[in-house]
Formats: sequence, structure tokens, C-alpha cells
Amino acid sequence: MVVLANRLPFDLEQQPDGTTKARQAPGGLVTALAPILSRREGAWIGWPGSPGVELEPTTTDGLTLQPIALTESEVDDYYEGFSNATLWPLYHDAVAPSEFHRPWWDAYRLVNERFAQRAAEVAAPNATVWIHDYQLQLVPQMLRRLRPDVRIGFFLHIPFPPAELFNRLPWRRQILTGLLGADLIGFQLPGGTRNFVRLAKSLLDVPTSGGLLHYDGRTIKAGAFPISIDSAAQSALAATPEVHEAARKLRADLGNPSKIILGVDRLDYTKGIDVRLRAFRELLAEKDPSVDDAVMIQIATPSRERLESYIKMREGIERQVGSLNGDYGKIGRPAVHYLHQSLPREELAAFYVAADVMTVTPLRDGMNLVAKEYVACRVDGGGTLLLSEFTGAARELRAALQVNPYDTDGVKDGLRAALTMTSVAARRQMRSLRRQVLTHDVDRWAAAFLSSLEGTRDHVADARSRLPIDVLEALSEISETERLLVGTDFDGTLAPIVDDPATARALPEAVEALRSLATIPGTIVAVISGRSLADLRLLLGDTDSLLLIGSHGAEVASVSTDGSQNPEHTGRSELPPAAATRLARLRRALQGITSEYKGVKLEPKPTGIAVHLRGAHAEDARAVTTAIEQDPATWPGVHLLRGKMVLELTVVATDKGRALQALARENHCTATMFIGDDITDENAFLSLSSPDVGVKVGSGTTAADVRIADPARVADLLHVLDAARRRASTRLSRTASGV
Ligand code: GDG
Repeated sequence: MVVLANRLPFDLEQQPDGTTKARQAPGGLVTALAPILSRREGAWIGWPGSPGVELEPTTTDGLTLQPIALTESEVDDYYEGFSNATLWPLYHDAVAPSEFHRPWWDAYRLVNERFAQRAAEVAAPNATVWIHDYQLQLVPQMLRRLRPDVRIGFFLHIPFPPAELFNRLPWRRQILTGLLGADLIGFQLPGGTRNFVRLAKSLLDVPTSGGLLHYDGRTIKAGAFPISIDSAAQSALAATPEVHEAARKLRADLGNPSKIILGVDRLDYTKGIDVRLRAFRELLAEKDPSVDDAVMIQIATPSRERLESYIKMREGIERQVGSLNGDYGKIGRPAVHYLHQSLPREELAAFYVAADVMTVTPLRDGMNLVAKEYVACRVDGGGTLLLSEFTGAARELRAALQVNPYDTDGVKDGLRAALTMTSVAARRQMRSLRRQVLTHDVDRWAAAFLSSLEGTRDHVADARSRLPIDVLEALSEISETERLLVGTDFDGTLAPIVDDPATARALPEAVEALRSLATIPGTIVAVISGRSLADLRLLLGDTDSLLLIGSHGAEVASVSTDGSQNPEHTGRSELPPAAATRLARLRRALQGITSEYKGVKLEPKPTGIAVHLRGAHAEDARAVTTAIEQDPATWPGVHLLRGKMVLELTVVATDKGRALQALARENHCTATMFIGDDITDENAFLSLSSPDVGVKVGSGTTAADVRIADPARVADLLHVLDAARRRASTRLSRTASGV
């Protein structure tokens, strides 16, 4: 398994001897993935965090770190530019304006290519590759081109925007096709999935069904996988005596205020730090009793410090803090304690434990792990969470006090409610929040994503690898035709041969592929069998848009796409009176011939009778065959078709070749593929001519063009044809509409 993320989860230092030493950086993602990666001898590809540093790969605890070097200008253009000044604001409701610069896009593409190249080099055959976040959205497609064998998952940690915003992006199509290189695309929320699916449909004409997208001959899954934290570890940390003591000391250092209000964020304009400061300020200004003797702590971890928008935002927040303290602080007792620093995990846990009210007020946030960490740390069952409804976490943490961060009065009301909540009500709220967070941890998230990814195995690639080369060539050629007819036999082709024909069942994969093929424009799919139509209907169940042809072509029926019977094809099984008389005579004659022999079975059909010899002794079978050949088979108007251990006598002149050609004509087909195993299928093969293709299943002399082994390979062939035909059909419709 290989993980790709913009940053390596380790801080790497170069030793004096030139080797690289790794120190694990804290973070839920690495905690969740490290054990999985170590078990699978995995690799993590990422940037070590400093520009211009070239480091060698290094292995720690079974996990290989693969550092990607970025030059100063790549950090400026790919990371700070395109990732953080174009995509980040655009994906967060455009709460700050996005900048669009072509050189940034060029660098983004180049760096994505570098990540893809490295993944292609280090991934084992058929490996699982998990790509993370908005910085690497082109990697799935780039990697697929280099390594079609690997299974690719992509997870977006931030929101995926609606079309109104996404469409501003000059490179919107490239980003979408980049993502569609994955087998599974994960979002935090169903809303992100919906936005993505709609955009793929509208911008790229990608056909979709539920969370499945059909693109480039592949099926791609999209879904929501809300991320979480290592809840148990966070809880355990908060429960240690050290953290408990640190929390007590913190409160004392603050002068034992009545209430501690806490905010913990990366210093980012999406986090709504200004929102909570404003609400707090107004409550103080109004001398609201709820904030009497209350203190606010804002921990603002330094982030993206060189970006203009971040510099401006920081100035704004620090001005707000200064003015709040100037207006409402006392000597030795500021109203807001503001820390622009990154704290050790243990210290952070003490803040969570000490805080009476946790304020999480982003204008937009993919998830927000801080909210979940606060809940996990409240082992005492106390504390209140004030949560913006525009965070991903709001969907799961329903019991929290939820506010609209754009509504200052609403946030003030929320803050007041949090500060004045009775401890019974607060405990009830926290109990419900803890239940959610402790049962939905980061392990569960990773397992859900990976098992869903596992479920997206590329059936088509697997199927291709099992088919002979001449078959693949024939499939790729015929799939390009304008109107394609695909005909297949049933027994021995879709269904493995069994001793008792009544127990024969089609392989579900083969039927699934046939049904899928039949939904492609310009593609007609027919099952042509010696069985009666009623039998075929029974065996193939709900036939959707498949054409069913029974009794070697004598009985034709179809169900059109809207589920109604197609009148063109029905009603042909009514026998003219002369033929009906012939059939009755034939039945009596065959009963007379076969009644003496054990194991010979007669199967009456609407237009004839099948004589099954599979159950009889070889000698008896020979005797029955001779008797039939010498008498009823010679009657005028009676036709004999020889199958494998079956003789078919019909009273109407037809065979599979005639049926196939009639179908091709009626549907104006430009090429036909027929797949069959039986002797009676030879009529169909003989009726074909270039560019048609006949596919013989199993051994024996044949007029078919290519051969495959058995019904399992038929299923493979149909899957590969379905994918190729889908690709070709998109191309054909584009050409037709002049795009
Ligand atoms: C992105 C998405 C999504 C913060 N200060 C300190 C510190 N932190 C840690 C927190 C928390 C993490 O940083 C922040 O995670 P968030 O989820 O709140 O936000 P983003 O950084 O924007 O993360 C977000 C997330 O990806 C995961 O998918 O939830 O929506 O934007 O873990 O504890 N950690 C330490 N010292 C600090 O001072 N040790």
C-alpha cells in the first residue's frame, strides 16, 4: 500500500553522515494509517516541508518514507499559490477571493506528475494507492496512465464546492478528469459527493447511477467517509493525572475565572476566529451576565504565514484581540488570552479539559477535528460545545449547540446559552456527543474507505488479462462499429452445461454484463437459444432491454427499455394450422420411437420437439438418432438440428443463422458478434461475414473466427466488450454531435 499526501507525516532531518532521520509529526491520519502501512510494508510519499531539500527514502517501523523535493518556486506556485490561494478559498465557499494564475497551474501539474511518477516507481504490482487532498487532485489520472494495474483511492479532506463556485476554475475539466482516474473518490459529506457527481455529469457528460460514475470504460465510486480522530487515545491522554493537573494549574493561572471559553484553530480565515471574538466582545459590551468573570483563550497555530491573505487576516484578528483587551481587560486579567503558537499535544489536551465552553465557529470546514478532540477529552462528562453548522462535524455532532457563524446575534445567543447551560443539560449533551465520537474513530474511517476501495476492483482489467490476444483485438475492433448486434447462445455459453437442462443457470456476471451492454446506445443484445421462449424468460428473469429468441429463431420476443413488449418482435410463435398438425404428428412419432429407451427425454416446444440424449446409454442414443434420421426427420416441413447430445426437430424453417441475420437487418446493424458453443450455433457462425465476429466457446471444429474456453470466459469477454463499447459510444456520439 502506498499513501500520497502533500506532507510527509514525519519531520525528516539530514544527519551529518548524509543519512535521514525521521521524527513522527503528530496527526490523526498518520496514527490511523501507520499500523496499516507497517503491516503491509507500505510507503508514504510526501514533501518533507522545507524547500530545496533532497532527501533519501528512509524506513521506520516497516513504513518507507519517500520524500518529494520541491524547489522554492514550486513551493510558491504549487503549494502556496495554486493549492492555498486558488483552491483553498474556492473550495471553502470563496470566503476569501481566489486567485487564478497560469504559472501556478503549470507548477501544480508538474508537482502532481512528480508524485504520480514516484508512486508508479514504488507501488508493487496491483498495490493499493491512497491519495490525499486538494493538493494532489491530478495524481489519480496521471498514476492510472503509468500504472493501470494499481487500485487508486482519493480522499478530499476539505469541502467539494457546488458548481456555482467550481465552474469559476479555468482548469475545472482537468481537475475533474484528474480525480476520475481513481477507483474510489471519498468526500467528508454526502453534499460533497453530490456536488462532484453533478459536475462530472454536467461538465464531462459522465453517465452516473447513484454514487457510480462511468468514465473511460471504468466504473468509479464516489461516497462520503467522514473522518475522525483516534478517540480512545485522545480520551486516554485526557485522563492522565499529568493532563488533569495541568488543567487545574491552567485555571489557577487564569485567576480561577467562572468560565473558560476556548478556541483552537490553525490561523485561517475559514475558521471564523473573528466571529467568536465579535460575539464575545458584544456580550462584554452589553455587560451580559453570562460573560461576567469569563475568560477567552484563543490558540491560533501559525499557518501559511507568507500568504498575503493570511498576513492581513492575522493583523485583523490581532487588532480585534488588542482592542478587546484594551476595552475590557484588567491588570493581570486580560479578556482574551491569545497564543500564536503550536503547543505540544499534552498541553493542548489540558486546555480542552479546562475549557467550559469550546467555540468552533468556521465559516466552512471539511470536518473540524478540534470539535471531536474536545469531546473525546471530556472524560469527566462536562463542558459544552458551540459548533458552526457549516462544519462537516455538525452533521454527526447533532447534540452540540449549533450556530450560523454569519449571524452574529445567533452566535451571541449560542455563546450565552453555552455559558449558562445547567450542568445536567450540559452532561446530557456531552454524553450524546461522546457516544458518537468514541464509536466513530479514525480507524473506523480508514477501514470503511479501504474496504470500499477494495470493493472497486477493476473487473475489466482482470477480465482482459484472462482473454486471448486475438479475442481482445477482435473486441476492440468490433466495439467501434456504428450499430452493434451482440448475439449469444444460452446453454454452454452463458450457462455452464449440466446433466439436467432444467437445472442450468446463467453465470450472474455474464448476465450483468449483457444487461449493461444493452443499455449502451447503438447496441442490440439478443440471447438466441434452442430453448423455448418461456423457458428463456424464466431463466433470464427480468430481461430489461435484452431480446430473447427461443426455439432457434422460431419464437421472438423482446422487452423494450420502458419495460413494455415490443410488438415488432412478438406474436411470431403462433403456428399456422398446417404446421400445428405437423407438430402433433411429430410428437406422436417421437413418443413412439423413444418410449423404448431409458434416459431419453422429450422436450415439447412451441415450434418443435427436442430429444435429449444426455441421460441415455451411448448405444441407445445412437439407435434413437438413426430412427429419427430415417423417418420423422425426412418428412416435408420438418427440420432437424443436431446439438450436443440433443436432436431438435422443428416444424418451421429456421435456424440461429437466419434468426441472427433477421435481427441484424431489422435493427440496421453494421456489425454482429455471435457467441456460442453448440453445433446448432455453427449456422450462426456461417451466416457471418467481415466485419462480424464469431466466437466459439470450447473445443470442436467451427466456422467461428476466435475461440474461448468456457462460460466464465464468456462473462469476461462480455465485460471487456461492455467497457470498450461504452468508450466507443461516447466517442461516436461526440462525433455525431460535432463536438
Ligand atoms: C483539514 C480540514 C479536516 C491545532 N493546533 C495545534 C494542534 N492542532 C491540531 C488539532 C487538530 C488539527 O490540528 C486541526 O484539524 P482541523 O480538522 O481542525 O482543521 P485543518 O487543519 O484545517 O484540517 C478539516 C481535516 O483536514 C481532517 O480531514 O477536519 O476540515 O480543513 O488535530 O488538534 N495540534 C498541536 N498543537 C497545536 O497547537 N499539537
